[in-house]
Amino acid sequence: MSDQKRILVTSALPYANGPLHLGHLAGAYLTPDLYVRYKRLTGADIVYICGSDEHGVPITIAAEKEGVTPQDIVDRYHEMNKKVFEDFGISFDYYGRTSSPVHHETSQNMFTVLHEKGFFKKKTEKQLYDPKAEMFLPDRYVKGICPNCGYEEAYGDQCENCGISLSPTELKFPVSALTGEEPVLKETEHWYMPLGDIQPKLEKWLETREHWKPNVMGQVKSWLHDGLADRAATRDLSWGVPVPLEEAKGKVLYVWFDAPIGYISATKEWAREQGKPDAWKDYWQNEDCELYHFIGKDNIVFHCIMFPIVLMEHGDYVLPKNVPANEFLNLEGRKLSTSRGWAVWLHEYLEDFEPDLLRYALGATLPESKDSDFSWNDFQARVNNELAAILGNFVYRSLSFTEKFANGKVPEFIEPTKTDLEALASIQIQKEKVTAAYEGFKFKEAIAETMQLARIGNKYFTETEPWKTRNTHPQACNNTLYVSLQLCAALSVMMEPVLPTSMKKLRNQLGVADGLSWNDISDSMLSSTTKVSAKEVLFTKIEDDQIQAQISRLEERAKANEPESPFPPIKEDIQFGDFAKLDLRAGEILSYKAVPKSDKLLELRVDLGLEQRTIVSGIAKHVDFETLVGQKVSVVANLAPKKLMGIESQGMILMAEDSEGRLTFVDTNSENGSPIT
Ligand code: B3M
Ligand code: ZN
Repeated sequence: MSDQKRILVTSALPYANGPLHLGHLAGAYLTPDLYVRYKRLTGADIVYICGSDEHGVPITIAAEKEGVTPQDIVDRYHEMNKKVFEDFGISFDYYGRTSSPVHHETSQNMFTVLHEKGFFKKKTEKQLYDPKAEMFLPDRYVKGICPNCGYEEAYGDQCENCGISLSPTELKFPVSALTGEEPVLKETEHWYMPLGDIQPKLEKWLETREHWKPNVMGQVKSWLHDGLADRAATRDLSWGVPVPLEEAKGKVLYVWFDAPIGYISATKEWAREQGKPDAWKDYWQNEDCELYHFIGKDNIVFHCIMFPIVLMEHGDYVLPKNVPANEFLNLEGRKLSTSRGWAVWLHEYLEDFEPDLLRYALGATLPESKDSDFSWNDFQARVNNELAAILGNFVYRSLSFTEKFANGKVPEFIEPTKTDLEALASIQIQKEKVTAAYEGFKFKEAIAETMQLARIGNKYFTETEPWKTRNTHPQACNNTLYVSLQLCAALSVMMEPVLPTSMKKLRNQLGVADGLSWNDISDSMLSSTTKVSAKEVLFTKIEDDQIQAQISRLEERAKANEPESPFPPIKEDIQFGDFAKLDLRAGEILSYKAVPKSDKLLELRVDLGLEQRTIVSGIAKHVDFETLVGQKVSVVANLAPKKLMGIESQGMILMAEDSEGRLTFVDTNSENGSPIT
């Protein structure tokens, strides 16, 4: 072990309400895994924690949709997500779940301690209630229009379009996600976290944070600028951690109160599994421990404001040193959307490709400081032009050449040229750059600078032309192989965080032991006479049709998930004779009167060329009265007269009805009386 500080890394706990997709991986899992793997190589005392978020409305809504219990949902997706993380090599030390007894106890204890310290404010307030479902509608049980950006599918807790956090009563035109009913207001009691009161203390603490990403600090500052509001820590729901108070029977903890505590519970479970039940305290209750939360940008407020306040007010816990949140990943230029079928599911990806390929391609386009885009064509290009053509090719050339022309042994390095020495020196240079990038949470840069070493090697191999020097100057050829193999060995450790499976294969071919450290990366990792062999090609190129298949699948899904047409289907066919019976005419509105006791109907006088008619029409809410007189219209002239509100209507004015139910005139420029045929 080294003398470095203890480090605790967490990844956002994904809701166990569905499978994981590319956006998850890019947001909160790949970067911490790169970091943790790198840190482990440096010998750091580091623990990496994650788990399933199994409470909250996302879970119960998923259960209601499928007609199963919330427990069924979380059991299914906890297992599925845990496995997919393993398959992708996301190397958690422990993957917990918030339905576990340890978690219930830990989060209840946190609530109790805060309650005893007088932290919560109890308030009676009116909240949205669905009379049909007979329940309150917290969080995602309500949908409506975002008051901030106008997005129509905003949830009661957050708008996923602009990221603003909301309370259900702030939504415009709220509807119940359960029944589609308009909710009513009903009184209820809740325990609120007085975030506003703690704001000055939080701000002081934030001032001591160094090297936070501008996108993260920017969002935090804007929250603080608006002033923090009280936020309820309890909910009227049946699924969740029961509030540990007699007077709060039937209420549960707010999912965003209990979920981050899941990091602590999972660390406790990890410690028990290690046979050192108190070891969690060495991290959570140790001032010298560095805590890092890796999350996506929609979770910033909870990890940079709410949870730190909870930890701060409790008093016994370490606060995060940094929260390196990522922005969003788009897919093929469009916003990812699971409901619209615009997503790449990780378990499906694994049916077609190796995990390392995605780790690399996604790592190279991470949304570190702004939103970024994943496209299948870029994926193919990264694999073919970088992994296969540069790294794979360099390794394969070096190994197979050594096998064929140097008896599979690392040759002696004698009288090297300047070119040889420069290539060899690039190991140290690149190592320093990669180290600095990892330490600064610049993962894209870390990956690019690691690949740069392979680029240098590949170029060096080509330039020194060992296929020629083999005959003309055998020692020069040997030197090329020696340098190339040392570069390969350095890469086999340096690239390990990104490509764990492939680098293990590479180390195997080079005869390099597993378990080497970052410190061991040097220009002399292989001694002369080490046996090497080119057993297998590390990366094969991806064909165009493989990529096309992925794009087609995505497009087909998106099509299948397109919202149904807002217009009624086309009616049954009629014969021409049926149509010919209609007498449609061009006309013009001469005057109008309101129909008493009706807010819809207008009594119109219409000029039909040959004669004038009185027509009663239900268009009052749709017309512009300033331009109504003189409006050209199309009229069904031979519709049998009918009395409406005591007035005889002699025909009908045609209107087009759009998807929102708005009516507009079917205008014609023809003279009044012209038949429409
Ligand atoms: N379950 C929210 C999300 O998936 C969430 C994170 C909890 S982290 C404590 O966006
Ligand atoms: Zn919005």
